[in-house]
Amino acid sequence: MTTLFIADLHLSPLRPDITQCFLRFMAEEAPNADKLYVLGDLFEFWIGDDDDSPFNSQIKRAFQQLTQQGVECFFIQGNRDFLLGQRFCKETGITLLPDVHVIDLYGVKTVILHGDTLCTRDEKYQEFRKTVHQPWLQTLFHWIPLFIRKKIVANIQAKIKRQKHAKQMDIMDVTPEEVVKVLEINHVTNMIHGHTHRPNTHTHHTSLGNATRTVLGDWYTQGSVLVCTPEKCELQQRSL
Ligand code: LP5
Ligand code: MN
Repeated sequence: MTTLFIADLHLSPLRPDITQCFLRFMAEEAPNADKLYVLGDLFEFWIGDDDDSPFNSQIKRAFQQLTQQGVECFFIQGNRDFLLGQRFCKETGITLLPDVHVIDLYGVKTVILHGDTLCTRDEKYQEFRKTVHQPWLQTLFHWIPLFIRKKIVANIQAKIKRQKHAKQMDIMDVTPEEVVKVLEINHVTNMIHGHTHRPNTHTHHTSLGNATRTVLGDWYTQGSVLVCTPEKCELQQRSL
């Protein structure tokens, strides 16, 4: 019995090494698991489910093949693929989960999320997030032709990249008080998230007792997988 968690792959045609590592993982490793959870930022940027590029179709096929083999796949949107929606899920057989979700991980109630919402000291990002999550803006964006959407995203990305470099590193990590709040609201003592690209396991003190927070790694220089069995959870790496 195995449950796998991955996040922050940032898949794009510009990084065929990451794509190959992911496709290998999907074809050789994931079929042996019972469940696969993708906790956001699977893609470098997802501009809408109507983008049927050959690259996207290849990734969708990998999920289709996995779900057809009986592996349950779940997806939580990240800050880069918050526009991934029901059409993608229907085409691949995966289940879209809400931003914050509680699962039963072999008897341990566990809250799973992308992790960006935990970084409350990054006020500029939180403001930006609120803006791009407005349903009316997302609907409007979907009406724009794909090639213009791509240009808009490239422009905003370039602007944001300059801003991000000037940010302090610590405000881009989670706010410990926010972590405790989310654990307590959900009545759990186990949390799994990605986003910060700082793979590690942390302990937090909550009113429910000591809690464990596991941070998934990104896939920039290696594949990064959290492998959970009824006995234990282990952060593992795969070569690109
Ligand atoms: O992912 P990572 O780690 O690199 O950085 C994130 C935060 N950055 C982002 C930006 C996305 O990566 C790219 C977004 C492209 C935008 C396309 C929008 C299309 C419109 C859709 C409309 C429905 O998420 C980064 C965090 C970091 O994580 C750590 O937590 O710091 O946040 C930023 O850098 C954001 C800036 O601080 C704020 C930028 C404001 C720019 C205003 C642009 C206006 C956009 C209006 C949309 C129409
Ligand atoms: Mn992210």
